[in-house]
Amino acid sequence: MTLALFAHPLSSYCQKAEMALYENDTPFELKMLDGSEPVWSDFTALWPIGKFPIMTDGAGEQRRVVTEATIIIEYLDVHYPGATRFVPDDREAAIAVRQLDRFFDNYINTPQQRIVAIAIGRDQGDEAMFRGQLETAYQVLDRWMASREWAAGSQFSLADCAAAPALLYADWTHAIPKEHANVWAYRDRLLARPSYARALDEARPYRHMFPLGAPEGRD
Ligand SMILES: N[C@@H](CCC(=O)N[C@@H](CS)C(=O)NCC(=O)O)C(=O)O
Repeated sequence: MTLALFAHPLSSYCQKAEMALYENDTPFELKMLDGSEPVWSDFTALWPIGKFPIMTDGAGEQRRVVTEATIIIEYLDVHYPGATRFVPDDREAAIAVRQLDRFFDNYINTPQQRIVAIAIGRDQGDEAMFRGQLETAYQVLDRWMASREWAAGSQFSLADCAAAPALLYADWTHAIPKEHANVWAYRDRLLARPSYARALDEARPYRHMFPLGAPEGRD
């Protein structure tokens, strides 16, 4: 097997990459980042920045290291294309996909992660501000999704891989208001997508590790 994903099933950014791998049944080896060796030392040597997931392709001197969930998905699209394409070949159409991918990472996943980090004492940031950012992002997304099946239109894409874990955990962290029916319908579609349902199922044994607690019935 040539691809290896260094990841933990509970991690939102790891779920984003896993969703893309599962979309096309792309074979890969999971290098579980649960602190056990030698995987952990291999990971920190490859990527001292310490953020996961990372993906490697090949072995030995030829082993290529791909960092950042978005770039992992871009890499899969180029080197391991399947029935689901994640970024359109058309550069203009690709702008919308990449714009939405940034939206979910920067304005939903980031404030969500920061609220959790504040709760466990790893961040001294302004929790109310991050909750306000999520409120605003939910409003923007609700308007956006009024006319779309998937984030960038009728085609599933990279942006939807970003959206699925971002919306799962954002709701757990700062509940998505019920009146945002378009966001809820989109979140439901994402959670029902077989590729994400698989990633989600693999994370269930670890849910007790989510610092704020996993609410019942919101998955
Ligand atoms: N920009 C990175 C963010 C990845 C990220 O934040 N990963 C989290 C897990 S979901 C992590 O590495 N947490 C460990 C830490 O911050 O020490 C990406 O898009 O892949």
